[in-house]
Amino acid sequence: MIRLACSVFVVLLVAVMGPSSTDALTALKQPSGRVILSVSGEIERTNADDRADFDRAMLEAIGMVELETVTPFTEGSTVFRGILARDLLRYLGATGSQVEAAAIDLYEVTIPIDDFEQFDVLIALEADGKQLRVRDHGPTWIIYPWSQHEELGKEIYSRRSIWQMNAIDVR
Ligand SMILES: Nc1nc2c(c(=O)[nH]1)N[C@H]1C(S)=C(S)[C@@H](COP(=O)(O)O)O[C@H]1N2
Ligand SMILES: [Mo]
Repeated sequence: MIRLACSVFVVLLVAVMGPSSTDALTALKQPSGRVILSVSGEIERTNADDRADFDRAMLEAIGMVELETVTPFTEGSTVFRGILARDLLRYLGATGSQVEAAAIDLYEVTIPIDDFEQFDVLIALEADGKQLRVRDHGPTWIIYPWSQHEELGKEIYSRRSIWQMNAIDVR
């Protein structure tokens, strides 16, 4: 009887709270295209064993923004499009203080999540209107707003600007 009452209570609670308040706990949909980025670690939402796999469309759905900036690696100014790193982490209910980002070439770098709050750091998917392929630093590339903040000229930010990124582990 008590168990029944508990079940009824939980059902009622879910019904009353509705889908919006449970959004953060709902599972992500499965990717239908090629997986270009996997996020693991301290996240609330997953669609695979302890990780969130994203195809391009799923990343784009988080909200594409534009950032025009110079970079230490390119000539002149480039118009990048992608999602804000902080938006991805918020979308997944991430709780850590840093991310370990990894690339196809096995390069790895630790980035404090504070960078993403302080600056509009982009997980770039496009440059000058074209999708980033692996041969042009894709599928994803961490881009800092160098043109907007002089202090980003420090070498540490070049090191954190990982290209060919395909995995993020939240710690
Ligand atoms: N995928 C990937 N991203 C990377 C690197 C790398 O080797 N692989 N090198 C990093 C480092 S240490 C720096 S300083 C900058 C610039 O590298 P570059 O001097 O080889 O252009 O890119 C960063 N991003
Ligand atoms: Mo470097």
